[in-house]
Amino acid sequence: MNQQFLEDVATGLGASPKFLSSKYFYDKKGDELFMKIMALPEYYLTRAEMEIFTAQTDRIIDLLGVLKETPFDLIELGAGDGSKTKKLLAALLAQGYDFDYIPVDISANVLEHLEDVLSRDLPDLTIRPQANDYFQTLETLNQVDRSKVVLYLGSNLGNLSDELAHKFIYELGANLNPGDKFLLGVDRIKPVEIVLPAYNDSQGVTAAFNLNLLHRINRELGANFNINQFSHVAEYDEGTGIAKSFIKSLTTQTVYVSALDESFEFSEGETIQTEISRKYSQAVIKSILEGTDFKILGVLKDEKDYFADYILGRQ
Ligand code: AVI
Repeated sequence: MNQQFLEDVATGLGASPKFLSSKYFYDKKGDELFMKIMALPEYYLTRAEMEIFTAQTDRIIDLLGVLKETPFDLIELGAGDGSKTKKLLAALLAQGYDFDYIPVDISANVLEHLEDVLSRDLPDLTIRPQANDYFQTLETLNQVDRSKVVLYLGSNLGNLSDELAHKFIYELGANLNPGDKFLLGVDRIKPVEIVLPAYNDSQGVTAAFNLNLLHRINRELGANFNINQFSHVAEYDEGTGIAKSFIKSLTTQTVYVSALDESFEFSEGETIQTEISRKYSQAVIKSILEGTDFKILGVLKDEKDYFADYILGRQ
């Protein structure tokens, strides 16, 4: 049993208002549903970032300032399916750069799949997957004196509060050396008509992704959530740029979690907040970077101005 999961469920369901961390979305079923989300017509994020990686690959390489005669590590945090990164990897290989690709993900499953795909499609690539915590991996890598480029794509940063995002980037800086680079992909603030459908798609895949968290609690912690008595709710505030997801109780009900030997009461309409998906302006990014070791070297955007990839330099 995952002790941390148990404790977090006890804390989150016992709180008022109730909350659960979006990091628990990603079990095997959750990984599959997220892959489906990325292919949805409404989920513009992946396509927009893919456009940047396809149309502006040489500009990315240029801004990263990597040199053909200096070997480096290309470290991707939260590797995913690697489809965007593949564009960059292929260009770096074709242009004769000397680098190792180190995808880091907590899910060994995801990494195995990625390694299969990349060793088939890019046989010349040296790939060293790490199924580990991001910062533990960076600490180990930093013991070897080698230049580094860190990728954190897909607006994964947006699932953190601004305070945690700042802490994350600060800590990243502490694990890198002057001259290292950080490529950060973030979703941009835009109208509600575009953002909201991305988090409440017409096929109900995002709803299934959100509600899978209750299935997971049932499976792993022996709870008796009746999933039909809950629904998915998404909201987005264009003013702040923050999208939130909730699970709403459709009735007054009690749920028992056997691993905790505890019951939790829900009133009709009560919600559990399960995710924030922050969208960014340049001003928000600047304020998050303030006091960290990074400075902005360049920003790449897609044609519609939906998404931005920041190239940051460790000073
Ligand atoms: C992983 N992360 C950046 C996604 C997002 O857009 O916040 C997760 C997601 N949640 C609902 N749809 C996709």
